[in-house]
Amino acid sequence: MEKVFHAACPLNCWDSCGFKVTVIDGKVTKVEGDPDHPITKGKICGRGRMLEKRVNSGERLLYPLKKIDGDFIRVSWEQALDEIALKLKEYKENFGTTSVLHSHDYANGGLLTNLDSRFFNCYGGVTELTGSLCWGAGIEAQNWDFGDAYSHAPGDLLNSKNIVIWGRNVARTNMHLYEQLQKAKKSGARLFVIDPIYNATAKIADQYISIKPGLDGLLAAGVMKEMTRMGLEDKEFIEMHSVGYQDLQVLLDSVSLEYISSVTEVPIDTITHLAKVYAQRPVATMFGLGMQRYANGGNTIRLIDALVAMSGNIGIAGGGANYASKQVGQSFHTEAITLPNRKKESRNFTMMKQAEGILTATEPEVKMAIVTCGNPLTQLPDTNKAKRAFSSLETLVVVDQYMTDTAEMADYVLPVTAAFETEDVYYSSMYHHYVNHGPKLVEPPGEARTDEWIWSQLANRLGFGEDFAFTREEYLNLGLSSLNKEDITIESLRETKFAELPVDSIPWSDRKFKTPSGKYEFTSTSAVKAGFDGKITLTLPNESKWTNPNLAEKYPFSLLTIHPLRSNHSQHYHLLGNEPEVKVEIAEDIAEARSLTDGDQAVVWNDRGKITGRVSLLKKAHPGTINIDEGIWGKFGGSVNQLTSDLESDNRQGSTLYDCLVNIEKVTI
Ligand SMILES: Nc1nc2c(c(=O)[nH]1)N[C@H]1C(S)=C(S)[C@@H](COP(=O)(O)OP(=O)(O)OC[C@H]3O[C@@H](n4cnc5c(=O)[nH]c(N)nc54)[C@H](O)[C@@H]3O)O[C@H]1N2
Ligand SMILES: Nc1nc2c(c(=O)[nH]1)N[C@H]1C(S)=C(S)[C@@H](COP(=O)(O)OP(=O)(O)OC[C@H]3O[C@@H](n4cnc5c(=O)[nH]c(N)nc54)[C@H](O)[C@@H]3O)O[C@H]1N2
Ligand code: SF4
Ligand SMILES: [Mo]
Repeated sequence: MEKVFHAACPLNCWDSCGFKVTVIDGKVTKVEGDPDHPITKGKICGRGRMLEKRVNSGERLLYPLKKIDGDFIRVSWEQALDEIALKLKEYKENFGTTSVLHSHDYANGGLLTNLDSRFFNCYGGVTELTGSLCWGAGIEAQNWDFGDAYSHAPGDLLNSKNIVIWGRNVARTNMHLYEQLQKAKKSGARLFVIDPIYNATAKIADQYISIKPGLDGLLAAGVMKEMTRMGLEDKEFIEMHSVGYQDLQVLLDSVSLEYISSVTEVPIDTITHLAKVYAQRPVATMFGLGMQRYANGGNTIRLIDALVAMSGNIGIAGGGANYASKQVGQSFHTEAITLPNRKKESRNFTMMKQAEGILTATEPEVKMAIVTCGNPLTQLPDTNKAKRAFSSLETLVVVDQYMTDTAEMADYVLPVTAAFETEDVYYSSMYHHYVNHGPKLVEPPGEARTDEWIWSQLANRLGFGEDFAFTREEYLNLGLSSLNKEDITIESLRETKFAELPVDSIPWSDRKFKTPSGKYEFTSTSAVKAGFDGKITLTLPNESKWTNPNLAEKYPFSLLTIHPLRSNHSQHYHLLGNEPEVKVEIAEDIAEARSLTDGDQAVVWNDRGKITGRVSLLKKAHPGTINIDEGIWGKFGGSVNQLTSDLESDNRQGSTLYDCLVNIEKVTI
């Protein structure tokens, strides 16, 4: 019998779409968009539609596996859980609970994925990961400048006169913003795209500005210089609602426009033009995350924030420094689920330095890691170091749906439920302000179990089973308890399918910022408290011809590793039909310098590693730029992270994945 249900996309994505899912005889047969969803309105991307394949694939993990003499053997849940619990007990007794590392990312946007933290907190507190490979540098930057990272509601874009897409690959990664851009353009807004790659969003822009990777902060400084010269800054905002503007002016005076133009490789005329654009309020700046994955990433975002602020585009309809929507996640009572007070010990590694941490930590050494909602062997920078680290562990447990690069290395692999196999509520702190309900629609295959069931089984064996003696409905109501005054409960969400969260659609309109001074901070007191100089600086990427000329001579090209069109990170490659291959996209000047053409095989390398793939020319890309989409598995020729660096960003909270110089050469067979 065929039946259509509402559901929600669980993938880590800006859009958090509402779904209509067809089920026939207990099997998901089709995933489509829910036309009733107020933001996503029935349109979804291929990654969402492909969830049908992801749940039904014959490659799903069906049983707990244990590695014996290098081979995986099927074992019972009883055996796997008993043995893992025994290890957790022994490590706790012999070395303390922080000898266990919880390695994770954010692959599933469900509220109850947070139950992993509840488990590790009740166990006594493990080594945890801080910061983020994804957006950490920018989040910290906005914490310093505004006190938090808040975006305008999507519909507010229709109030903008000018829209600047600054390093966001909208047409590929954020399809409903793309739709919104087309609407805004129709109603007269002008669109600017700043990116080293002439992408599909750049194609619909009124002006595309090509920039050398990693130098957007400097470009923003140039625009601020020109605004100051022309007297275009918003003096009232600066005087009444900010601190530290003098410091910013001193910084801007320390560089010439000619220097900025020569380093960013953006013509002076374009910089002057952008200054005029920023003065024609309201201007919405939509930040992407690519440009902050550099050693200077925090300062890059602070400089663009400063531009948005000094031009008077904060807290006004149609404006905004739109980077993240942290208000969304903050609407939930997450602590009721994670129980942070139960921790007795703690130790942190940054997400970027988890491999380094595993290899070098003492007192205690890391003995065991449990991986949830992440695939570090593909997604972490410096894959070769990650391999050394994860293979040095005494015990590696991976909880996943597929035999990923990380699962391949595990001692125990535990099969977990996928989309539509368990009830949850889904949200993304990236774009819109709605929470979506996702019911359980089908049974999981084989012996796959929910993450929650796995935690409760281990908790029972470790003596804190009472902390997990709740139903899913009870956990969901705990997490939603902060929303009861809005009449949002799990019962109501089952009926309404989605609900608007109580968030400000125009953040900071009251000019009350969450910084220590209550004002917008061009110079940050939170940064000083964290041990940094609170002033913004004009730093450059770590790997560039200015910062490291010798390296740049050996490795003259910038390697970007942006997000793939048809896969969410590593999650869809193996389901794409044709065997995926590494595509090496190169700017036209590189093709000429290395005599490369479409279809050639080329090797791309640096001191950390090398990767081989098929060349494809990138029309109009910034000179010297190469891109290899991230996420490709080891067995298909990846991971491209063999080449990337595990250095942290300037404020230590972000990655430097795109701050990467390489060389390239044709492979002749
Ligand atoms: N199809 C697809 N969509 C996704 C994802 C996916 O894997 N696949 N992942 C989701 C996730 S987790 C995230 S974090 C978001 C990310 O969403 P985006 O921020 O849109 O995407 P990224 O690939 O991180 O960033 C790439 C953009 O930054 C540009 N860029 C790189 N370096 C610079 C620079 O120095 N300056 C400027 N101005 N631009 C630069 C790249 O050319 C590219 O256009 O996408 C989400 N959506
Ligand atoms: N070179 C390079 N590297 C990058 C990036 C880049 O742009 N360039 N982007 C970075 C960014 S922005 C991000 S967000 C990270 C993403 O990094 P990851 O989150 O590690 O990447 P995914 O491929 O999404 O892997 C998630 C894994 O979680 C599993 N999973 C899905 N749902 C569940 C669940 O409910 N429970 C459990 N236990 N497992 C589940 C999936 O099967 C998959 O194997 O990668 C980062 N790495
Ligand atoms: S991956 Fe993103 S755009 Fe695609 S269906 Fe899911 S939430 Fe929507
Ligand atoms: Mo991300």
